[in-house]
Order: sequence, then C-alpha cells, then structure tokens
Amino acid sequence: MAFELAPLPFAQDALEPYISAHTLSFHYGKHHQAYVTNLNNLTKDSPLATQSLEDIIKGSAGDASKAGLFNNAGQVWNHNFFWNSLKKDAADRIPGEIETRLNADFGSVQAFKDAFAQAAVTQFGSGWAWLIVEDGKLKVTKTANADTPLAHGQHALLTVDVWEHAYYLDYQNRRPDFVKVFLDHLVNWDFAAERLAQAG
Ligand code: MN3
Repeated sequence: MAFELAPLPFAQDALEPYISAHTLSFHYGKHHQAYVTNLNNLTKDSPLATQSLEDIIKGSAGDASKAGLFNNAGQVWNHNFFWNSLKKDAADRIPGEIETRLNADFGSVQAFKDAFAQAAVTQFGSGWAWLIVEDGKLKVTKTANADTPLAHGQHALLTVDVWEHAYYLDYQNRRPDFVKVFLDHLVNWDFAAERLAQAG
C-alpha cells in the first residue's frame, strides 16, 4: 500500500494574504508531494511499505544508513503537521487549557511567542520551530532539515516550517516577517489543544 499525499485541511487560497495560493501550489503540490513520491520509491516492495509513517520515522532516526528514508518520512509527517497547525485569523483564540499552560510554563502568552519566534528565526538553514510537550511541560524547540520531535520522544503541539520554500515567494528573505504573521494570524490553537489532550 503506497503512502498518499494527505489532503490539505483548507482550500489552497484559504490563507491569503498571509500565505498565497501560489506558495501553497508549490509547497504542498510540489515539495510535499515529492517527499511522498520519494518515500514510496524508497519503501516499494519492502515490509516498510505497510508500516506507519510514525514507525518508519522512529525506526530510521539516528541511523545514517537510513537517512534518505528518515528525511522523506520525516518531511511527509512534518508537512502534514504544519498544514494542521494553520488556520486563518484564529491565532487570537487560545483555548483556556492551552492559555493556562502557556502562562504556567512560559510566564505569559507573549513570552511564548517571543521564544517561538526566536527559535524559528535562529534555526540556521532549513528546519522547523515547534511547541512541544516534554516531561509534562510545554517547551519551544527547533529542528534542522527533516528532523522532528517524534524522533526525540517529544509530543508536538504546533509547528512552523522555516525552509525557504515555505516563505520565499511571499516574503523573499524576510523569515522574521513570515514567523510574525504565523504567530499573529495563522496559529490553529484548536489543533494544539487537541494534541495537548492526546499527550501522555
Ligand atoms: Mn516545507
């Protein structure tokens, strides 16, 4: 059974003007699709083809001989997670349980935003910034390339993609502007709350 490109949870123009349909046509239609295609080529005719994405990621993490498998599986999972982290004009609606945890673990919602922006902007080269739960605490982290909290025993709540392909068509080199728009206009806190409820 082949891996499939998961449908976007919104229309390609649903995030305009913050993320253009043009950007999504490449980011989802070309980049995300390419990771799915590569993963299918790497797992074809192998027992891996019937494993879950999560099991492939955990089973290949840290194994240099499986870097291609990890990178493509990780990027499929990370992009699925990123699309779910986005919802237009919902960023100021933080469910109470998340707001309480942000205040407890960061000091304030603004302190969380500052920490998240700092992680996203300082990730050198391609990668991701995350809000995660680890040891019962909300934390901000960043990962390079295809790396993912799933490979580190961490439970992700939100992510922003800071590969250049995520923002270059709309923001050119201005990654800080893209990250600010994500935090001010695009965070899907309902998804983060669902994920928090699933945290062990
Ligand atoms: Mn991307």
